[in-house]
Amino acid sequence: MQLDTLLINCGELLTMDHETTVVKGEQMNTVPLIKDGAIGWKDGIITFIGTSEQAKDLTSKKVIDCQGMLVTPGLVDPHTHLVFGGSREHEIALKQQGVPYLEILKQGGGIHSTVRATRNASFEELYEKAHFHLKRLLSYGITTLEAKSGYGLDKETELKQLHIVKELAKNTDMNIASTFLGAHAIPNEFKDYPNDFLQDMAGLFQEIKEQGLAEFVDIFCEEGVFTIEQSKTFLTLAKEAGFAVKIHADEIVSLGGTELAIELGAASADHLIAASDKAVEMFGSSETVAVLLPGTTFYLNKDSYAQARGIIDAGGSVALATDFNPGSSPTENIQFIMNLAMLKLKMTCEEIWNAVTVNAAKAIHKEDIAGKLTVGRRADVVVWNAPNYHYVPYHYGVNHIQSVYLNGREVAKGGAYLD
Ligand code: IZC
Ligand code: ZN
Repeated sequence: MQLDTLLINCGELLTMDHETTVVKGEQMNTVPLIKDGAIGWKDGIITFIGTSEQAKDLTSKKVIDCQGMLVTPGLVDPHTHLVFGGSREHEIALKQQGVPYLEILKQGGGIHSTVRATRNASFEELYEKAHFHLKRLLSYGITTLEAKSGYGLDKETELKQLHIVKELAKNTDMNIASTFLGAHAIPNEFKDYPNDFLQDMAGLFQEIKEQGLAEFVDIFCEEGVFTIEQSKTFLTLAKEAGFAVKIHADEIVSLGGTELAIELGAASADHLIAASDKAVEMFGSSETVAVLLPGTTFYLNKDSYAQARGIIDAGGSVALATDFNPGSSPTENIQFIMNLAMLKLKMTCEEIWNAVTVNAAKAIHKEDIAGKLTVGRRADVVVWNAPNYHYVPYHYGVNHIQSVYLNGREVAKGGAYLD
């Protein structure tokens, strides 16, 4: 059988082909790899993985000599707010004066500012903008991601956002998991009636389910936003409606959202900067993935980062994400997040690679199709302009992408998207 593409002389071929679908605790410190590896595919499906020596007799339309470069699965970004109108650079001065994130929100800025822009934008405008950001995420090596709604905060606009994600999933080869985040903030018109607002949002569950618009429901459990009690009620209804759940937990104030996520058996608990020591320990005996977003701590200019070490040492599983959004983490650069994880979360390079592949896939229920390279899976493959896997978390601030293959097709080269 003749292959379409064969990559040879991959200095390190990170297959990430662990025996388990998620890696926890000490297991996070191992990365399955083949030295001097080769990988080939036909019709977008991987048909060969082995050493360059074993690939000697294969024939392929295209043979690419990777000259010792690192090759990995396409990365998985399990937390993005992909679809939104406008941007928030007008809040820079407030930020620099030290006005806290939650205070800007309270004054009607922050998420509310993005809600106004999103409500005012047409479907086409939002689609084009999201598509632009999607291509940029891809140019950094991400081939699978999660996308949240949450900038509508009314029925019509929330559905508009979810329909855009569905269209993007249909029109591109990227694997996209969709999350309904109608409970992202209390809109001004419901300022004194948060429970009524949540009831309205829960009123959308059935339609979202029937139309296949989202697999997950998420809530921003935070001081001045939604309480533990409200989060529990809302997510319990979501589970009853057949959704898997996630929580924006303990991002700024320690409310106990992390414990709640674990108690509810959430797919993931995200942020965890202010998670309690008890919550950190609980990950050891939980299936809930801790999705850490160090770009947010960095961009909110905070000193303390989530306790990645504590969670891993307790036996938990950690994933990393960009949290791409216009307020607290305006970046598509997952590679910078990997640098931050090395520096600020004190994660080992092995833990970091597991966190952006297998564990990230698990956090968005894509573990059967993303995060590892095996024969029979889709060829979502990244060639890195790097000699080994330690190099990417080490050399910061640039895009190390040599090539991104999506479904077997080269879609980014030299760090740029190929139109
Ligand atoms: O737009 O500020 N934390 N939601 C919760 C965000 C950050 C996104 C934003
Ligand atoms: Zn978020």
